[in-house]
Amino acid sequence: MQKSLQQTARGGEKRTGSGACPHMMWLTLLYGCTGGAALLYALYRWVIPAAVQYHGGLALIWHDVIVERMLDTLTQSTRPQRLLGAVQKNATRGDPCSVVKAIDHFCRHKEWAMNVGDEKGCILDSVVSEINPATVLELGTYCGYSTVRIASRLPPHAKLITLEFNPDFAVIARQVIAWAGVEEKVQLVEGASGDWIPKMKEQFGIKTFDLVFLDHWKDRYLPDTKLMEECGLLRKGSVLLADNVICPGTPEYLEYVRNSPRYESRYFKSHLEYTKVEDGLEKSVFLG
Ligand code: 72W
Ligand code: MG
Repeated sequence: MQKSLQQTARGGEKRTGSGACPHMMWLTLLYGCTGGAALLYALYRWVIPAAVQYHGGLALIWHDVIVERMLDTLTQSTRPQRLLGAVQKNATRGDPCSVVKAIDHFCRHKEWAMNVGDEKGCILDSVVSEINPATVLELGTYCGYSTVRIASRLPPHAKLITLEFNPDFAVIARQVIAWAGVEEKVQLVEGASGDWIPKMKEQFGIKTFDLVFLDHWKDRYLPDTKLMEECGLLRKGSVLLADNVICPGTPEYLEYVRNSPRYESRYFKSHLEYTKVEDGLEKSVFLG
């Protein structure tokens, strides 16, 4: 009896204790939630992106799986659509340089995406300027970032054919290319490279390509290179420029161009787009 009375008394005390200052309780809850949200945001916006900068595999999981899926669900849009939105908002129509800048800013500060990027992009630019090609083939358009970079450095009357087999990406790329004002020089062809390469001569009146930029699925680099050779699309002096030879990597292709007597090959060391992970471009001159 004594015990139960004590218990009731204590219980009553507790109730009075919290009831005396309800504001305190809500404030504590509010601070807790705000602090938690701020911590999660800092992790999402700065800590994790900074940590995965140095690791290709972690970068892949973070940017390409977790963040992309989360933003797709939250915004009911796709990454290429958001990238196009950034171009339309921040780039000047008809100014390819501003389009490239807007995409790089978006990918560095908002959402990573697999464009060749600003660092490797400078190497790409200098190869294009050095070759001064009349005919260029790009494998894997994605959102049209490298397409714009290449097209804006082509001499008058030069032609760039870019292949993309994902119709959703092709829709975006066409708008990015048009926004940059380089659509006159670019022919975006929808379909798989393996289907189009054998038809290049008859369908597009191509004799040979002066430059081929490979940036599609990494395991397609080697079979498509052999296909271009078979189809007579390479002449003595044609240049193959391959992205991502280190990360994600194209070991069979590298082995082939570096050891084949038909190529003179050189590696340009750089970094995976928008990160500090090593990657680079391989420039291979076809010797005939
Ligand atoms: C495809 C990649 C693919 C897409 C683009 C990079 C026509 C990275 C990477 C990368 C299109 C084709 C794909 C064929 N179009 N496409 C095609 N095969 O090309 C990944 C990283 C970095 N025919 O996977 O629709 N590129 C490109 C990602 C590195 O538009 O290029 O620069 C990391 C995450 C690290 F953590 C594939 C032949 C069937
Ligand atoms: Mg690439």
